[in-house]
Amino acid sequence: MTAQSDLTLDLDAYWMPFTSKRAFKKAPRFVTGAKGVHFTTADGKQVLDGLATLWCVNAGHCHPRIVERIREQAGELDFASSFGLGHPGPFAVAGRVAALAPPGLDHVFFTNSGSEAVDTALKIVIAYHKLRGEGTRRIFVGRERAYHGVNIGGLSVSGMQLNRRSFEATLLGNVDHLAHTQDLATRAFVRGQAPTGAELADELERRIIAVHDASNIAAVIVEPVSGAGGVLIPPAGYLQRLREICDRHGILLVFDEVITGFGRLGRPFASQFFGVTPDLFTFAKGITSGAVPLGGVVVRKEIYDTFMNASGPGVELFHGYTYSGHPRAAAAALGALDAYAEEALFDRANLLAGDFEDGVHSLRGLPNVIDTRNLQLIGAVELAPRPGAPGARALEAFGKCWDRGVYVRPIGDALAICPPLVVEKRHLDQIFGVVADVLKSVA
Ligand code: PXG
Ligand code: PLP
Repeated sequence: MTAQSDLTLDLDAYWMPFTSKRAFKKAPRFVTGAKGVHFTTADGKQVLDGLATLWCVNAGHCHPRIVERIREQAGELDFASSFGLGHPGPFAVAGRVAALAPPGLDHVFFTNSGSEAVDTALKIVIAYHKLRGEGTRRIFVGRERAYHGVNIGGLSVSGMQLNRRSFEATLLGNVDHLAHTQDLATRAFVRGQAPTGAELADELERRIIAVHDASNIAAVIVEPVSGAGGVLIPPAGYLQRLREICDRHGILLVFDEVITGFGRLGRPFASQFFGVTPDLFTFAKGITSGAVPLGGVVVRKEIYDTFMNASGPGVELFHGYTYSGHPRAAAAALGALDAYAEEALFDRANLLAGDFEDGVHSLRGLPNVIDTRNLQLIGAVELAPRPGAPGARALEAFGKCWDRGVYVRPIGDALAICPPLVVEKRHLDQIFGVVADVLKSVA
């Protein structure tokens, strides 16, 4: 679509996701192209993508490897179902994802999105316990401020009030939530993981297991670093502590790696960065670097084997999406995995971590800044909310950054920063320079 045709577009019919449509119509922001770490806007400006678009585009926009694979695949096999049929793409991708995953996590179920991946993981958990004769394990434990997508299961374990409040009537009842890990009174302006706060995980045993009894609890699901809830970095030892408690009580631990997967923390997955291995984990976004929708769930061999050995004859898991393992999504994933390997992109988050951390914390001391936080290539600056107008200050800052050619994402009164792994130091300087200038001008 050209910039010109945008001017004649009817903006009415499209109900946009997570967007104030009325505000958008008054001041539409249009992107018509992208390459590397930049968008091209409808009016021909370059905007630096400081959020890998929506935490996805880890290899940079229109990466030639990915584009080439998609083009080839589109002309060769447009679609073949994976219901009872096979085609090579998803088998190849599953093998490569399993090879990147921690040892023992070696079977992959494909979905089209992170939301579907989360609901799939929850269903696998419930069916697994039932197959093992532990069908009383029905309760899921999520966490405050967690984002696990928008489908009913994922929304039920999520902890974002704005996302939930219109839909409480439809959410699962068998859910409890842990406290989130942010405490600006004692842990503001921390570089990396805070040294205190691991004991927050003890709530699982002290309150949740004490109330419900472990025999009724199916799984705990957490984002290793929460993204859409405002970039919350786990305190040192917190995830280890959750793992230990789950192990003591036969509770499965699910990591939602939709944002943290594929190099965000300098390793293929966050589990490897933290040295904590979940029983299942979800992925999406970075698997194709955002180029074609694809998500999935990786499960431990023992879980997979339980389905293979303990279910009756025929289909082992009555679950799947029409487009699970779509050929073009698989092609995009193979292209992205090639790009990550050939250019050692997962290591970029290690190489850039120091500059990124310095950049994030250089914003400390600017007007209204109440926290700066970071881990590897994900970070945020949090602003004091304007009295009576939560989110307004960050929203204004976001708009001004965009006008000055830098895209960062407002989440409440935080600005999240999560650039493509292919960024360079000069791009980081531009991001933090523009954000700093803008913060000086936002009252
Ligand atoms: N889990 C996590 C941890 C996510 O970050 C999803 C699940 C759902 O993925 P899909 O592909 O269904 O969107 C996500 C997605 C934001 C924002 O406000 C973040 C996401 C999606 C939309 C907005 O930053 N993350
Ligand atoms: N609704 C109807 C009427 C369908 O036939 C199907 C799939 O066949 C779905 C919903 C689910 O769609 P998907 O498999 O793409 O999630």
